[in-house]
Amino acid sequence: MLEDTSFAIRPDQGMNEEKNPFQDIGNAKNISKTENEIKISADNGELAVVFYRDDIVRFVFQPLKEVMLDSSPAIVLAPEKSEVKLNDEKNAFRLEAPKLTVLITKTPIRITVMDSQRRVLFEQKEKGIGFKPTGEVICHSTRNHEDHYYGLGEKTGYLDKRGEKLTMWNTDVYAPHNPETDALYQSHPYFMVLRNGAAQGIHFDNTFKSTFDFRSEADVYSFGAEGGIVDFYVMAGPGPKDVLEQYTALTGRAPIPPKWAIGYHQSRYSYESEQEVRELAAIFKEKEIPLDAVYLDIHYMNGYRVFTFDRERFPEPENLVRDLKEQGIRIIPIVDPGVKEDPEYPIYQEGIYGDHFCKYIEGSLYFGDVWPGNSAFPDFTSSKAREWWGEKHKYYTDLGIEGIWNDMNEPSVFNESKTMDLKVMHNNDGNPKTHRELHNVYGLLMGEATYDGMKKQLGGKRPFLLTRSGFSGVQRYAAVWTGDNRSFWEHLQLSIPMVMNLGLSGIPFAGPDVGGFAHDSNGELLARWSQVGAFTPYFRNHSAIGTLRQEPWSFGEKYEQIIKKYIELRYQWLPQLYTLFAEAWQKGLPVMRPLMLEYPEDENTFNLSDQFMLGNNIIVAPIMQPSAEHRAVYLPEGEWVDYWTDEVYAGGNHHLVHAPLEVLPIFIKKGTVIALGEVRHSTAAADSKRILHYYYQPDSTSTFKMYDDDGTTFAYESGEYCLKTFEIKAMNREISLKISTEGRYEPEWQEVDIILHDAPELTTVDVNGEMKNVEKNTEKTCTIHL
Ligand code: MIG
Repeated sequence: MLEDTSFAIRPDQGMNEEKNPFQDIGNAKNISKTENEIKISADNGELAVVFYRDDIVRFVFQPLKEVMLDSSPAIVLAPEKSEVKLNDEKNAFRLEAPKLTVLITKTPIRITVMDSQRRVLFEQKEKGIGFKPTGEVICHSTRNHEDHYYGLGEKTGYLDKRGEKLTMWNTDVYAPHNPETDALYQSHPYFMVLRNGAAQGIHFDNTFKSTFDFRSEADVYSFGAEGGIVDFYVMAGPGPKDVLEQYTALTGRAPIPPKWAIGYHQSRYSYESEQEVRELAAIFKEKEIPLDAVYLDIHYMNGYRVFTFDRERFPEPENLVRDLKEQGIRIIPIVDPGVKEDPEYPIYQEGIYGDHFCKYIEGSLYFGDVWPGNSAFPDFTSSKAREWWGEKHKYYTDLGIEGIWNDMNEPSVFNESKTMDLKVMHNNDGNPKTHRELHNVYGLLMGEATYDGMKKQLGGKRPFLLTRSGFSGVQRYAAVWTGDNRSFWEHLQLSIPMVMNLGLSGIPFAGPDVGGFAHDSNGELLARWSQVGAFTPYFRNHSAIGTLRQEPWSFGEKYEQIIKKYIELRYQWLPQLYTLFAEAWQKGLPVMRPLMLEYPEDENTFNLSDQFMLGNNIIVAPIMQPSAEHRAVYLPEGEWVDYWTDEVYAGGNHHLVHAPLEVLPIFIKKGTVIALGEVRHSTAAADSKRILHYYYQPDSTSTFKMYDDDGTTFAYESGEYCLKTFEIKAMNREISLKISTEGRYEPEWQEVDIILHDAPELTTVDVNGEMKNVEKNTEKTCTIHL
């Protein structure tokens, strides 16, 4: 047996290169094969190749030992049967699966992965896989000068990560959204490579602190980690959307959110009393500004003890929750992981008696200083502890609460290292591992505990969970907000590529604190940010203690009117957004998309970081500079129509557009449809109408889908939904429409209007073979009532 040296020396012991040399995997010695799994023993360890699907292959290299095929909690896919042929050639092993070919040279071992078109997805030449005596592991791949890199979760900087070196280590950095900030709250050791219009994905399934190096000088990129093994999946694409389908098959998809979770949310650190929350709701009502949720930050608790209310400030939380829900407003309390060390506090008692808290290997508890003071931390790597924590949420669900906000779950601790002692030994269901190894999955597992617990208690209703920390797969449980940004224009700008890359990392439900968290916001910034917020998947205004108030009316009438208009617009656009959330659930595609996802061959889109798409036919190009009323907008091929004015723009061009403070530039692609509804004060209000806008394009056929369901239960998973498909044929002087419906859900809305934009003068339109009258509205639009 090979000797295990991986724990002998730690990377933090500062070994130099000479004493800690890089060791290559070495030469192949033996090969063995079962159905879809190949194992090759090498000079310095063992390599396994496992075909998960025809288009997903996994490589696992274990230095100095035999391979164990464990996975991180990111992975939900089990290997499906895939036919693999093994050819033992003179210099290499060739593995042929229906959509992938893997070539592994023997002396030394170097891996090449190709798709069925012989397109190279991954390739090693000089440098391959290796490790260091200190336990670090690394994997190289050749890079092409055409490569662009996306994904990698929550990172600052521009959209394309080419030229960057990025670290995955969940960290609470206060007000951190600066280009030089690397490690943030979430870790997604996954990226997509775009090369000549085609794409492939790599997921590095290692939970240790990991690094991705795309700095462009050499012809190689690499990913590696401080410990563990080299374990990565290659996803074949060939389109960027295919990669997302593959990646979310591997790590899971986001469930469709409850409708109320995609309305407008108002938060503040903190609304400190029941009275204050009621008054807040009353102002929204009086001003007729739509609202679906109010957040309770840490001051609602009794001495920051989770699962309690401060009974002086919140004497009757049950009544508060009920009364607000009657107005269509949900209450979302914050829940941090730290449990106050207090022998008279039942949660602490239960945690101790039930053995649910994190401990050192010798058996003593770990304590860290957080909001409640000295605190113990649930060990979410233990399924028993997760179950317990989940059950505790009955405290909230019994009060009528349906949404929870998880913060500080990196976990963040008020000490120099900002987190738990890395020597803490997590239980990990009988496979103990240090915090150094499992730090990055702490938030993900807290999310699992919380979501699963709430789901059981809500009697079939969809829970809503918001999380700050996470790891690949967090989309299965939670929406993600990007943490403590600041009320800076630069942070508004940075939020766009950040949320787009979260979307390219499988997380469709994300958004920043609108208006900015730290520092004082101002009317112009809040107005522009609310315009963007209306179109980001998650829309919450949140601000820090001690900063200027930031509710929509905080900066005077002029700004209030603009902010209100865009919150109303959000509600009008909910049917369109909801259809996109359903697509995210089905295919893993993001709601908010970079243009490169739709136009991967158009190099103008590769690093376009200040405009975004909703789905495949809408471009939003916000103004994100103070005192600016103009900006350049790039519109890709096709023709694009200004949402506000119906002006037509030629694609494949940059345009200078005029957008005074009350205007957010929005463009719809000609020949397509958007589905809107009416302004409502909350998603709880009646939803009686759909208004479809068709942007006429002569001599074209287009198909458009609109999704709906009850918005509250999981019945959609078993066919209780309504998917309407519209097929539109536009001839020169005729339009015909075929509408078909799939699914068993009978929607609340019965009335459907179709507004034709820029269509020729028609008196009738053929709808499913019946001639319907057309009513002229303006120069540019007319309406059909279905
Ligand atoms: O140490 O709960 O990112 O949204 O308002 C700060 C107070 C703790 C950080 C979160 C922020 C929240 C704040 N929290």
